[in-house]
Amino acid sequence: MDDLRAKYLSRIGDASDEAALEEVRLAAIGKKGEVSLAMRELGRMTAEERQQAGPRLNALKAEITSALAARKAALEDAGLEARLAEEWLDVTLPGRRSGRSVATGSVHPVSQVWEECTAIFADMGFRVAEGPQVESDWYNFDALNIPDHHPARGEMDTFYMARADGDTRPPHVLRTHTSPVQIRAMQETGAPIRIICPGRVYRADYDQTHTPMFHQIEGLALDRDISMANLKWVLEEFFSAYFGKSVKTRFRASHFPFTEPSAEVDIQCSWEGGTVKVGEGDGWLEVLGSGMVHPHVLRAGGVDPAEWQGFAFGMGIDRIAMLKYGIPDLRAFFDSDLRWLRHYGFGALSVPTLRGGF
Ligand code: 2NL
Repeated sequence: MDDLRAKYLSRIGDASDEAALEEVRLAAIGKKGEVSLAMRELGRMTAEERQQAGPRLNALKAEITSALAARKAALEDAGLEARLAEEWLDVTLPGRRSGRSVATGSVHPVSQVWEECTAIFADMGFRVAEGPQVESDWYNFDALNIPDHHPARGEMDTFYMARADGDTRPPHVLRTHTSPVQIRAMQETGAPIRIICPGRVYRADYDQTHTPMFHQIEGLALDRDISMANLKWVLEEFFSAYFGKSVKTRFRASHFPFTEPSAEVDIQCSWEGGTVKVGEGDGWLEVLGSGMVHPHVLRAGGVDPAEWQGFAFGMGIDRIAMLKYGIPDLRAFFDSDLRWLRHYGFGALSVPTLRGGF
């Protein structure tokens, strides 16, 4: 029995795959296996012999059975290890760069121009203020001295938010300009104040030159003695820095509910060959609205018009981006066409600074 034991345990240890192991199992404890045959011999033994041999054979069969199971598990583990070594995948590797181009994003011209404007006005002492894009009609209209019947309030021009059934309060709107941010800033810090408010604004308009969402920068400067002369200097300084050369401006009398007096501002340009060039020629291009802040608007901002006065202006970011970077079609700005973004976009590291020049 010791011989049987030594022989089969060693053959189990030597079996190198499941088929070999199955052969050993059949030879030892299969129906016609050596151990099974030996167990059949028990019937022909004397009672004493059987008492001796029976338990020893049972123990041997049990030992072989568990050795087979252990070897089987070891072979399975080794198989798995081999597969893992063969088929491993490094999920920490960066993705493959496919095709002709390196998949790098770019900074949208609107973002670039937004940052350029911020840098220029910051250099003149303006800080940036931001606020919500969904506004109450008070902040968007009433505070700006825009009367109830004014066409800007109509559904033709303004996106109104839905109200719950039975709620009779005036609905909120998508802000149609960033002026509400300036009202909030006046309420928060009072005068004196010098801020610009770049941001997204919304108007129900869609054609060649209008998109329902666009970008605006408004500016506000209040102090005891700020005049239109300061406004003119700030704007000329801005345009020269922005276009990188001195740009003549022309102020035309105009009307806005929130400023008095009001002026539209044109910049000098040439129109040769169907392309607009800023800062040369004798044509004019309207780019900005401005004026002295109306006393009603100062009061809405909690500022006393007897003590404080100042100017405000508003211009379109998308518009001046088109002018500077020669982008012909406004609607393509928001199509998310990768070819357009690669062509007109900016590198993530070309951060606009006054020192660097834009
Ligand atoms: C335009 C007109 C303008 C303002 C915006 C403003 C803001 C406050 C008070 C007074 Cl809080 N005015 N903003 C003033 C004049 C014109 O924008 O045609 N923009 C393209």
